[in-house]
Amino acid sequence: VMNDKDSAVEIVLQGVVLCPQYLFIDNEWVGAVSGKTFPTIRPHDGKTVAQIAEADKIDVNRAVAAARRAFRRNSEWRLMTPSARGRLLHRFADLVERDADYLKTLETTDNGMVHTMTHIMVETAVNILRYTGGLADKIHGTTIPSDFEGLSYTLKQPVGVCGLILPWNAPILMFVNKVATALAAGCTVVVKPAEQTPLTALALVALLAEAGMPRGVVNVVTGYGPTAGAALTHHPHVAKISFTGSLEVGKLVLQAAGATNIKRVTLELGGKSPLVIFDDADLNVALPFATEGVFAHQGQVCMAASRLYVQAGVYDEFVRRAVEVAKNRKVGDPFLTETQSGPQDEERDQNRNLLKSRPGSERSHVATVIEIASKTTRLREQIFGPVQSIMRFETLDEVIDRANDTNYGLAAGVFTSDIQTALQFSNLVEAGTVWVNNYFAFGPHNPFGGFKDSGFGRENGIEGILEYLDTKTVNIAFPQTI
Ligand code: TXE
Repeated sequence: VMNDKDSAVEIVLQGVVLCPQYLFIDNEWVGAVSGKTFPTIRPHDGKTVAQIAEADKIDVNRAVAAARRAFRRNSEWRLMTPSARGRLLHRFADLVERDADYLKTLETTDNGMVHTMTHIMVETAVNILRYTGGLADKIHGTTIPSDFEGLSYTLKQPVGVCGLILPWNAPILMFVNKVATALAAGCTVVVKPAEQTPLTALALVALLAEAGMPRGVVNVVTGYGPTAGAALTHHPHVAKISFTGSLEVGKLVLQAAGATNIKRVTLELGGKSPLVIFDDADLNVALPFATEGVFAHQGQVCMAASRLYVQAGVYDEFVRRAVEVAKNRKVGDPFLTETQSGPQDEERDQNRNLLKSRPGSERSHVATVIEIASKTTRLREQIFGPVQSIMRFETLDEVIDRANDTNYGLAAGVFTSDIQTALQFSNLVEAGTVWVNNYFAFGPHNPFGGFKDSGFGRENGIEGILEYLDTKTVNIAFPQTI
């Protein structure tokens, strides 16, 4: 699907040529005003795949203006019924299914995600589109009995133009998740993909146009965070930002929102999620979940089980088996079906020195198990790599305190055969999602988001769409004729 041509790479999608050196604004491919481009590389071998348009403030302004026009009253988009918006998302889902192989290949190329995992990503993306498409015409306000002599009711109305800022670790899923929810709510959007992984966003927006999306509803501006990203977060006509990325940049997003037009903000800022294995757990079940929980996608998963607490009675056996699993993990070319861990995508990761490269494949890192002896060690930093930290604990009380001893609160897991232990842990752990006797179970119906520094706001489920809606109260006086 890719062919080198005068150093620019064209991406051919079902006969349509996508030129990644363009932005997508108002349903048209346009160059950055400055004419600047930047390379996107293939993490597996470090080769440049394509030159990408580098948007700056002026391009973001054009994109926001297009999204704003698309949101004007009586525009084609505003006149579309909620069920028609739902049908658009279903058509989009059909096209993602049609081009699944192409999208998976693009994801492995740009991100390094192992090809077998891209299958789960595309399948989940389609499920999200079908769920969200179905939700588009089922969101409504309420009628309210009140002391006021009249009719009191609420309307749920789209907040307006939304800026969607994406991370590099799950590009297809993040694009689909945020875009579908915003569109189901009736908003228009400007998407800023991560600079490391812009390709699938460009492919997906082309499919949205093919599905019949009116002009300007979804615009994609590729570029860097401090320029294109910051221009979005500071833009006075952007009503809401949905951001997934680092804690550090999440704080900047909040500051920009407060310093400008009080944007609505939702933030998903990763985690340092605890997974707790009690003596009474079935180790044959717990072990694969615990290892996949931290080694899947090379640990580059927001909800990775990066702190593993194992109860004293099974600790030694668990560590022995975990080391075996890590040693046998197949690391290498992400396109090969036997590969379990591909290359790390993110070059700027401060924690890279913790990881050992596999000879001959310097971007793929060996799965690593660390035993941590000290009870007081507080693990703070998100490593975002294949590092499993295992700690011993004695009691439920103790492990709840230790699990909560972090500024993050995205997810947690517990393996036990005792329902009381599972319930107590689930009630008391500070996390937005808790998994009992599994890890990573994830679906479009489940609200997903963080406690504490992992952010706020929820994606998916009914709660997800409410983040893109404002509530309006209407009070109509009854005529005083009776
Ligand atoms: O994140 P950034 P990076 C964590 C993970 C990783 C670390 C750094 O630990 O190692 O963050 O990753 C855009 N205004 N997570 O540097 O910089 C940027 O262009 C507006 C966890 O990739 O936060 C990109 O589109 N936008 C996380 C997006 O923000 C800005 C997933 C995320 O990039 C900006 C990713 C600015 N000033 C990283 N600066 C998760 N939730 O799991 C950057 N961006």
